Formats: sequence, structure tokens, C-alpha cells
Amino acid sequence: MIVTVQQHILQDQKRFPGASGEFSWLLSGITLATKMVQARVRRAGLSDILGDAGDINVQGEVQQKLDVYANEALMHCLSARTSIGVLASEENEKPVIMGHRSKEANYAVVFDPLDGSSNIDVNVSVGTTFSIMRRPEGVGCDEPEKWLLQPGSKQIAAGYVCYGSSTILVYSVGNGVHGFTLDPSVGAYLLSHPNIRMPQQGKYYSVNEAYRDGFPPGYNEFIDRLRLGALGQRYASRYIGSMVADFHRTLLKGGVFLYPPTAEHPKGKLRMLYEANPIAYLVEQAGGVATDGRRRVLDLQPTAIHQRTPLIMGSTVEMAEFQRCVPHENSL
Ligand code: P6P
Repeated sequence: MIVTVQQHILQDQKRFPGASGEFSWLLSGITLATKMVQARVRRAGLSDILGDAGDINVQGEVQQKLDVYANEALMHCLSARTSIGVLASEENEKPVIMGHRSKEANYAVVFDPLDGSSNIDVNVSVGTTFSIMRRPEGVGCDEPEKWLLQPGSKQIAAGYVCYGSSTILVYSVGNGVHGFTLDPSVGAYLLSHPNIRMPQQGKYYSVNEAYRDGFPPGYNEFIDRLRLGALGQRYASRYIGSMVADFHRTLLKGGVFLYPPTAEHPKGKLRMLYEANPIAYLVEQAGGVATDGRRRVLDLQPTAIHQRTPLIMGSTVEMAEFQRCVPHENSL
């Protein structure tokens, strides 16, 4: 049976009795923007013919860098939703307060419009990540930070789009994780991965081993135990260098992904609000575990919109071994 993402969202939104369709209307803004982005990502290799960023292309349009285009597509499609009061993006230093300042604006959306965009030049998968929070009680439009600086456990929805060999949207509104593959012939996201569960154990670990000299104590022991078969099998290494692609594989196949503290990024490289939090939300919804190396990611209290965090996430078996090698404040 063919189920579009719109039908699925409508079925899901029944979980938000007060939503009265505003929530599904909000999510449709994201799906529309990502369809626009994927059309450009698919043509990225033609930029020499169509002109690089800053050039005027054959249609007389100013060519934009893809991440700028993706940011503008999301900003444009989401600002048309009066249910949204605040938008924040990896591409914008400050949050954007919606001009309508509508009293019904109950949601904030924070996103990375095109994560891993440096990989586009070599035709590697890239992604869009998003996180949706509800406006805290009593907070007005003039305090946008308060809408955003909430622990990841306050997210009411999160997801990503992976622009890979196909374009797949994966999201959760708190009742499981569902994947939708774009059918370009009709321009619709169709349900292809209902109720995704992360396998309890995988066979890959995913980390940039070039930085291992700077990992904190316990990390290299953990990786070596996986490599040498301490969990009943010798793991293989898979590292794409595009978080959404590395996460998507881990979600479907199991295993573990790590971006630890490194010498260059002692607080981690990935962004808390729009990379780690949505990913950690999906991980837990799919039955996995996500920590910053000491605490559950979703418990972290952000203090700045673009702050970074270490991120270690994956299947329960590997993550239990990780916590044996790297002590946590409490076991997850
Ligand atoms: P490194 C891409 O630039 C990114 O932000 C993530 O998508 C990816 O997981 C990470 O950086 C890769 O970083 O240091 O391994 O190249």
C-alpha cells in the first residue's frame, strides 16, 4: 500500500490533539524545502556548465552555493507557516523571529540545511537535519533563545533527509522512526521504512581514526576491543565523513558512530542543537543509545545555539561496552 509522508503525518498528528493540523502543515514545509534542495543537489556536478556560486547561470539566476540555497529554501518554506515563531540555522549566527509574530506560533525549528556540503564536490551523500521544539510556557517572540536552548528531551519531533543514491526522509514525532523515499517521478515521499528499529548489535564502528591520539582515555580501548573481536566478532570500519550518511547506515544496520573530543575539537565538532539532538532523539526512538561520552545527549542543557558536543551513538550492545570502557555519570 502506498502511503505518502503527508498521509503519515496526518495519522501521526492525531497524537497532538491540540495540533489541529498546524503540526502537519509545519512538517510539510520541511518536506517541500528538501524536495527543492534535492533537485539542486542532483545537479551539483553540472555547476561548471551551469555556473559556480556567484555566476549568473543560463536562466539569469545568480548561482548560489548549495548550502546557501538550502538555507534559503528552508527559511522560505518554513516562514510561510504561522505555527512557527522562531527559526535557527547552522548558516545563521542569530535566530530568526518570524515577522508574523502570530499568537498561535507554538513551534521553533532549528536545522542544518546541508550538513557535509564539502562532500558534494566528490559526489558523497549529504544531508539536512532538523529539530522541532514547542515554545516554553510564558515565553514571547522577543526571547527566541529560550525557545531554542532546551534539552533535547524537549524535542517534539526531529529528522533528517539523506541525499544519497536515493533521497530518504527519516523522522519521528515520538512514536517510532519512519523512513520515506522520494519518488522523483511524482515528487512524493513514499513510506519505505515503517517503524525503523536499530539492531541490538551491528558489525561496523564509524570514527575518524586519524584523531585517535587525541581521544580521551577509554575510547581507543573500546575501538580496539571491537576490532579484535571482544564482542564476539571482529568489526569492520565504515566512515563516510558525512554525519547523516554515517548515521543512516548505523540506524539501519546497527553498530556505533563516534565523534569524540579531539585535540582540535576538545568539546567535539558536531553541533548540539541541530546535529546531535535530532540524531539522539531518533536513536532513542529506534531503540539505541546516544551519549556525549559522559551523559545522555538528550539530558544536556544547551547554553548557546551553535555549541558543539561529542557524540557517541549506536546499538545497545556496543554502547554498553562503550560505557564499560568510558565511565558515565549514570548508565544508559
Ligand atoms: P571530520 C561534515 O563536515 C561534518 O560536519 C559531519 O557531517 C561529519 O560527521 C564530520 O563533519 C566529519 O568531520 O573531522 O571527520 O572530517
